Amino acid sequence: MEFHDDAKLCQLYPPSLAALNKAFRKTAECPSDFMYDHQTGKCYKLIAKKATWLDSRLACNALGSHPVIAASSSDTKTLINFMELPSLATNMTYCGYTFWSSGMGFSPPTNLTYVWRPYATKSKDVYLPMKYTNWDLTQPDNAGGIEGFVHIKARKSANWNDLPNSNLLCVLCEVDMD
Ligand SMILES: [Ca+2]
Repeated sequence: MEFHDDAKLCQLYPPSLAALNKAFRKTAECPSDFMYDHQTGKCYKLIAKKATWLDSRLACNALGSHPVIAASSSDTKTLINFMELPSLATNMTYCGYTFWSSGMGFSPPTNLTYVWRPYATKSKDVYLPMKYTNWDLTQPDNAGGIEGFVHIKARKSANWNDLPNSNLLCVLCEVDMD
């Protein structure tokens, strides 16, 4: 019987960008215009419109979603791949390869214990603890004492930085299908 060593095959034939693109296949289960990622079991949509953190969260919530939550290294890996999708290149360039997440200080800018706070509406407002983190080296620094809102910062690392709400950024919306 012939045995296929998948790991070896992957080394010989690393996944192409086209294959990555395919991995984010659209499914009927995701909200319209969202892309499904089978690794994380989440649907994603980049809103290529720059807005404050609070307005960006409202925009995601209006689509039945919330700004992205990077809860694990596997989520981070998916975000790194997401940023390299050929179909998103134009929008990613416009967005500067950065976008808001659901992360915010508990009570910015005085109490910057960071949590995930995905929903604006009172009935759905929850504070989820940030167990996994992927901060950039010197972050969070609460620069100028006015920060407290987390964006996914950079290509290749998808690491994080805190910024003031008033900074205008794109947002990556997400729906957890699990
Ligand atoms: Ca900062």
